[in-house]
Amino acid sequence: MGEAAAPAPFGAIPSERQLRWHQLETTAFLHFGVNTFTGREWGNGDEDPNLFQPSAFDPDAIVAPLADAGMRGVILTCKHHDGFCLWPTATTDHSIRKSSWKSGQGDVVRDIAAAARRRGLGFGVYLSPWDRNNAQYGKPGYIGIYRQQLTELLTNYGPIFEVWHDGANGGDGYYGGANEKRTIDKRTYYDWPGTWSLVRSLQPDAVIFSDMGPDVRWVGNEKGIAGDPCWAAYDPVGADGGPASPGNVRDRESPTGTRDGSNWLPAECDVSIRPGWFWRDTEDARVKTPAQLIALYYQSVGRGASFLLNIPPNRAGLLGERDIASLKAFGEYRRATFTKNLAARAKTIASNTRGDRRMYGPANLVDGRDDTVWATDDGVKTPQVTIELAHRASFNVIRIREAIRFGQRIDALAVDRWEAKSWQPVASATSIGPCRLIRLAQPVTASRLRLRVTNASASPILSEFALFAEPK
Ligand code: FUL
Repeated sequence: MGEAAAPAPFGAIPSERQLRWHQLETTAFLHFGVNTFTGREWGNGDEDPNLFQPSAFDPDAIVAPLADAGMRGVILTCKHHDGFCLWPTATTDHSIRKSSWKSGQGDVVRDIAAAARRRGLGFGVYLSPWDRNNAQYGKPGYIGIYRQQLTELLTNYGPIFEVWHDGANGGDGYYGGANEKRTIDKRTYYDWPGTWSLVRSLQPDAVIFSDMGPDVRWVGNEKGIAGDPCWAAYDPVGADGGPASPGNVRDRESPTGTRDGSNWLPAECDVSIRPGWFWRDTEDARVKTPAQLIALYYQSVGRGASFLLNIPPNRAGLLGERDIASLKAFGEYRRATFTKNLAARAKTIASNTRGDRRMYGPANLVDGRDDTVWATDDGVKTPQVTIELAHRASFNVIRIREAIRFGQRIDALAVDRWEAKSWQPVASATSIGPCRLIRLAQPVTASRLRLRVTNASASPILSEFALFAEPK
């Protein structure tokens, strides 16, 4: 007799807020500010607020193409390194309030947050810790200013799904006219635990992103590509081998994570649709193609990470035509590919089912629900399941999901097809986690498949096995 009791979680497990965040999978980044008008990537902090003059700013026109592309959240650079605030903050004069745009009455944070909500997208905030404008930067007084800015953003703009803390700290800046280099000790200056607890108290459902979490980790590159494998657990170490802090991690370990790590800290893959993070007309011809976006989707979401794609608004305060065209084709590809699961309601036979109970049976892999699982008895780590399709089908994408609330248990698996009276290998993969997408080089035709867990640290618990065919 096998176990009828619910399986025990294995290793690090996600929090409720992380579980909600995992469901988003693809989100958009908006880099927008004075740099949009100067053509710089990192403003010095001495920019005239009047530079900010988006001539035809339309938040709904920005958010609509993001929503159509399947983005489920949008994160705005409310303040980049130049310190210019896109909302009328009480903390500094270096803000939209001092721009003649909309007679100083504009509030881009309010407008993007409202447009996101109208389209059912989450809204997130990027607030650069490094502030090249503020005279207090580098001194103890700045920490209170940074926290007050966060407090305004997390109090006045409704629910926030993610708070993004950038690790970049370059040194030189305007700093209220001092025009000097200010270096800070990344380990101690910001007192990050104090800031994180402020975020928790104001927006308990928001995930906090930085190089080292505490909820979501930077993937370690700005190419949009996760490691393979990519483990959700991660025990960050400082660049010098000592304690880690935002902006100070040994980032060669960030893409893969830590197999037996004690913290659930999934990776987020941030990348721009253009060479730069901010819009520049000279880069209009270098917008990523739909094929490039699709490839990045497989290399981020398909490896269990999230895809945070930056699409920077231009000087009109709109998205560029090429950017919109790429987003549109990316969205159409996703709809055309992932709407029809060719394995839906297939007949499934497992080598083992936990306690022989139907509630843990393999039919749960193909029922279209994410809250039902196929689980095995505790000692059974390398089970297999055969999947008999109702009709012979041609596919080139396989999607497999672990029920991550029980931890990341599988180390490797393989998929075979029954052909010419024998099992023939189709694909294999290492880490699975919330989502593993296997994109085959060529379509494969089959009516019977087999999923084999070949290595696991605990009895596997999977919620989905799905097959899709990309449009030709
Ligand atoms: C980096 C910043 O320095 C870039 O300007 C950009 O905001 C990127 C997302 O993070 O660290």
